[in-house]
Amino acid sequence: MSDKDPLAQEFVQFAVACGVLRFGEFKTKAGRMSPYFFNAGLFDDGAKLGQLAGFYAERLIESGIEFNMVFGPAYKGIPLGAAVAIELARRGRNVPFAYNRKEAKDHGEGGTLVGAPLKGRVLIVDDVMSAGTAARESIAIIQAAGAIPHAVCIALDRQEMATENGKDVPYSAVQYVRGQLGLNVCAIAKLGDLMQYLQETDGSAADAERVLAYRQRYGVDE
Ligand code: OMP
Repeated sequence: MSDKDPLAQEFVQFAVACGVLRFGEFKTKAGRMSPYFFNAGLFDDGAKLGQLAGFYAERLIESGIEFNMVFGPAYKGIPLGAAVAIELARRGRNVPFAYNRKEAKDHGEGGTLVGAPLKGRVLIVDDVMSAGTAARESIAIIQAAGAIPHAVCIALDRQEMATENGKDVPYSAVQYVRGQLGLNVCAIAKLGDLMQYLQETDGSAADAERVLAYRQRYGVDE
């Protein structure tokens, strides 16, 4: 087993305590039956959201990734991006922040982008990347505005095969975004950290076994 990542372990414990990370039987967007699910919508009060933003900021600063602004893709990325921008400013890194609407507005200020103009190297903040659909949409929006999609920071990397036209492919969405699209990607925690938590910290043996079986079936090698 690889070395422990203390930030990731702390985050997994936090996500379990918040009920965001659960073990059981869940159907993913790709139609897989997963023994765990990460529902970031359950970071649902100010304290939890603030703590979550602290984990993102910590990981981002540690990664050394340079960026000029933060983009939070609709819907889930909007509060996440906002919270991360606030936390970065609190730590002395005040950067502009923008997000998109899903539907274009035809009155008032119009358009689909809200906040600071998209410029320079943009960091996308999101919860989970599964097939990478949301990441691809954000990349297109950023490019269309003439800015550079530079990096993605997510809370959990499920480290499992992406799907293309309903078929499994031998790489994850994170690997695709990093390798094929050339963006930096960082995650607060990964499936490997979750397994370490189950095996060494606080998990049930049955959950650990189910997650291992899932990883053997759908996991990708790093
Ligand atoms: P992509 O936009 O295809 O990368 O998928 C991201 C989506 O996966 C999220 O918006 C959720 O709907 C979903 N999801 C989770 O949020 N947590 C999980 O643990 C697993 C999934 C999933 O369905 O794969």
